[in-house]
Amino acid sequence: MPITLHASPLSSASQRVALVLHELHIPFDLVPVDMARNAHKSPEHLANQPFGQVPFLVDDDPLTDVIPLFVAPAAASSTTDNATTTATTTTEGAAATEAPTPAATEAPATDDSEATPAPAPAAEAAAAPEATPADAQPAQPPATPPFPSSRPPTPPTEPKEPLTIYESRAITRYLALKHLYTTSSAEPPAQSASQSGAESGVRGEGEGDGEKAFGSKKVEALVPSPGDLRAWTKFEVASSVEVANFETFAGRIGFEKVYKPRVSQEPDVAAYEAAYTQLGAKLDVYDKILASQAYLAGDTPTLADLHHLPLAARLFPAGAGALIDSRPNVKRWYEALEGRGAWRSVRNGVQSWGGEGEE
Ligand SMILES: N[C@@H](CCC(=O)N[C@@H](CS)C(=O)NCC(=O)O)C(=O)O
Repeated sequence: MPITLHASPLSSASQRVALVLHELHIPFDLVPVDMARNAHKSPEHLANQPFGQVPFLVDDDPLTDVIPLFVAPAAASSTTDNATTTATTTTEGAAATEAPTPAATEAPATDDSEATPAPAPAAEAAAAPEATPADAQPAQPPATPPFPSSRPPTPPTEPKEPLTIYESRAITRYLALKHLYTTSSAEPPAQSASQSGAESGVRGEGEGDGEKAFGSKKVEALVPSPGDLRAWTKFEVASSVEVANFETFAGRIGFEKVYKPRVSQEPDVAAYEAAYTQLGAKLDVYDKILASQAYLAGDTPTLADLHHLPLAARLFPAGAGALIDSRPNVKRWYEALEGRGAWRSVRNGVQSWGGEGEE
């Protein structure tokens, strides 16, 4: 299988990645990392995850194309700079390690790479006056579709280098963007995922409208179109909210009351209580946000919501479920996420998955 996940079955960061693999219907092999024997601190593991943590993922079949995230208005050479700068920035966000560099060094010569000159580094492009389309010519509406290209990836001309990625959220972004690009329908989505809940249009053999992909299963994009900057920014805000306002406190609660008892350690009650109070204050804000929208980045679920699940689920065995249950909008949101088939597949532990047998 092209995707290998090096992970510990019950670790929250490992579950985060496995959850998204299931959501996107991507089969994978699990290589269990024996943390009890400190395998995550071995030289072999550190070569792939230098912080000595799980998980990391290896994709033996990565995209070798430079993805055209934004199609510049026709005949506007200066906007080509703008377009490729956008692509560079987002590609860096997609993979924390080995992110393709702006120069199309590993991209085979394709129609797109020929049409779109290799971009200047972002800083240079920003500094160059000619890189500002507004200065150069009257504003033009961007051509549609902004993303993704309807063109399937070009077959590589030489063997692909496997791509190794660590940091769970960087892995999920990579997976979602790769999925969005490689499975896009011939017709671009009329609206971004965040606006419309647009499916990514995954198709099986002989399927016409994307709805029959994987039998009756629909696969949601889980990220908005990166070419839709407003939607993408909402998604980035929601993603940062999870890291800044949820993970630290929920992680502490789970660490003290779920992990420590599992390894026969005494919980630090003061640390637990402090985290409980702090998380409560943050979830008050979540409750307000979720009063006017179903999910954190809008009305459809994205990675930003799903990233919460492993640590949110631990709040219940940690005796902190009331933090969710006492806030009606948070409770509705959590229950919608927790009821997803992909979560049911990984909540009791991550296993290799061939792509079958999921609700
Ligand atoms: N930010 C990292 C965190 C990974 C992480 O903390 N993994 C834990 C298990 S959930 C781990 O490996 N802990 C062992 C250690 O830090 O030594 C990610 O999201 O991948």
